[in-house]
This record gives sequence, C-alpha cells and structure tokens, in this order.
Amino acid sequence: MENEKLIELYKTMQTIRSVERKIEEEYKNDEMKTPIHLSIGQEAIAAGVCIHLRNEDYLFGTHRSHAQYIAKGGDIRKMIAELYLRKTGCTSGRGGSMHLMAPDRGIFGSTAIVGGSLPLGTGTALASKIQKNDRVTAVFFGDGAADEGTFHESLNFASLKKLPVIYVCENNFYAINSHQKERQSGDNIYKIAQGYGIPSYQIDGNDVLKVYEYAEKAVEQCRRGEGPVLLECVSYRWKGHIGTVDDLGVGFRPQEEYDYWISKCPIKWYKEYLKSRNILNDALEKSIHKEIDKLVKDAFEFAINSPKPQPEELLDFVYAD
Ligand SMILES: Cc1ncc(C[n+]2csc(CCOP(=O)(O)OP(=O)(O)O)c2C)c(N)n1
Repeated sequence: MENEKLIELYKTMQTIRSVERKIEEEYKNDEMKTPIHLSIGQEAIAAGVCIHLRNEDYLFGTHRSHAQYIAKGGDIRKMIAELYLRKTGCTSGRGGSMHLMAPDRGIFGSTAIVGGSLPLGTGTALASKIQKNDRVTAVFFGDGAADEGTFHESLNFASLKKLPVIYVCENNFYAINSHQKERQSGDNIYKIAQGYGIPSYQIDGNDVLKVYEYAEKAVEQCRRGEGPVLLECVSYRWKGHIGTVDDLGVGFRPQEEYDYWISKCPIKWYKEYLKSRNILNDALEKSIHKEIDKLVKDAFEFAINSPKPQPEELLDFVYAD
C-alpha cells in the first residue's frame, strides 16, 4: 500500500479519537441534549472499511456511528452541531447522535434500533442491483444486532439475490452489559453468515491493516456482482455503553480483560508500526495533530455558535411539503 494511504488511515483513526475525546470532555457541560455512544477503541474498523468506499456508495450505521460518519467523509461541523441539536446539524437538530445523515456522502442514516441498519442497507443494495449501478453498501452493526431476526432475514435475502452489500459486524463482545457468551450459543458470528452461503471472515478489528485488506477484497467482490460479504471485526469499546461513564467495577467487565484491550489500542499499535518503517516521523505526527486539533476546535465553535431551532419550526420536516 502507498504511504499516502497508510497515513490517511492514521489520520482517520486519530480524527475519530480526537473528536470523541472532545465530545467526552464537553458532554459533562450538559449542552448536548442527546444520548451518546462512544466507540473509542474501535476506530480501526470504520477507517479500514470506509477508505475503500466511494462518495456514492451507501453506508448505514447504528447508535454508535460517529466513527463511520467521520470515516465516510461526513461533515464534522454538521455532526457536532447535531449533537448540540442546532439548526446547522446534519439532521437540522432533529436526530441527535444516533441519527446521523450525510446523503451527499451516501450516509442515509444511522439508527438506534438494534439490527435496524441491516434491512436498510440490504434495501439499498437491492436498489443498486435493480438499477444496475456499481454502488456498494456497507452496513455496520454490533454483535448484539446478530441476536435480532433482521440479521438472519437480511443475510438470507442478500445471499439469495447476490446483493452488493458488506456486512461489518463490530464485535466488541457486549450488548449493553451482556457478554456475547450469555446471549449466543456460539462465539463466531461469521460462521452464522457462512450458513447462508456468504463468504465471511473473523478478523482482528484492532489491526487497521487487516481490516483494510479484507474490506478491499469485499468491496471488489461486491463491485464484480458476486454478492455479499461479512466481516466480523473483533474489537473492544473502552467506555461504558452510553454516555461518558467508565463501567469498570459495575460487575460485568473483568479488569484483566479491560487492561488487555487497552494494551491493544489500535492507534498506539499502528503509530508504532508507521514509525518503525519511517512512514511517520515526529514532525509529520505533529503537523497531523495540529491539523486535527484545528478541525475539532472549529467544529465545536461552529456548533456552539449555531442557532437553535425555534418552537414554531417544531413541525418542519414532519410532513412532506
Ligand atoms: C430493537 C432494539 N432492542 C433493544 C434496544 C436497546 N439497546 C440499545 S443498544 C443495545 C445493545 C447493542 O449492542 P451491540 O449491537 O453489540 O452494539 P454496541 O452497543 O456494542 O456497539 C440494546 C439492547 C434497542 N435500541 N433496539
């Protein structure tokens, strides 16, 4: 892979991390009137998949979608403004953090309904097939969504119709506080997809190069019209399920498990990799961070200074004009 792409992956992961760290910091001021779900620790998945997607390719995400929105090129100013429920937000302050949209970037909406992204993305993949274009759909979902009927229905249909859709399972083991082992008889979601005849792989979701490699093949397969692919990307969320809390000590996450995954930080590992190969040096790292800090500062300033929707605008967008 060219150095430019390797650096792009690094920038995307660092941008996601910086934006979410700033959200975490500012959330305590109680000005963002939206639930938030942070994906700190899972940055490599969105970065490694979305780098292969074109502007017009579709993306559907979940309640935990900041990373995917950023990686697919969503406007960060509009995302932060959405979290502050401002008129300039990506859904004009109507959706909050769990309903991010950027139609100009193929992002047709994240959804708070667990498993909801699966049939939506299967639908746009069907549309691509009917319209005979080569637009690919990427559907992100958690291991918890694999408990839902929509998972099975979507996979079966996509396989039957050979739809151009990549199902990206972000397996962070937990659905709120329930471990995968307490909910599923197996611990290999990708094997379920194989049962539907879908080429499926379980990969290290903290290794951005692995995600990149598998996602590249998946996108190529979809564009060739050979049907869906599922990638089960094993990773870990560092924060609690919702908000800014750390949920260690609550009684369901062992300290050793948490420590292990912190030591496997996707960004730390990748930075060391790039430095050991002289692709990233201190000066470049500094300039990347400067650029990202500026971007984040600007997005928050834009959001805070943007107007709030007014009461008389409450019913706007409820009915078609
Ligand atoms: C249909 C449905 N059932 C239950 C919920 C409540 N709920 C919100 S998030 C969540 C867990 C989701 O876990 P997972 O899909 O693994 O995603 P993660 O939070 O780990 O990213 C649940 C059960 C919901 N939003 N929708």
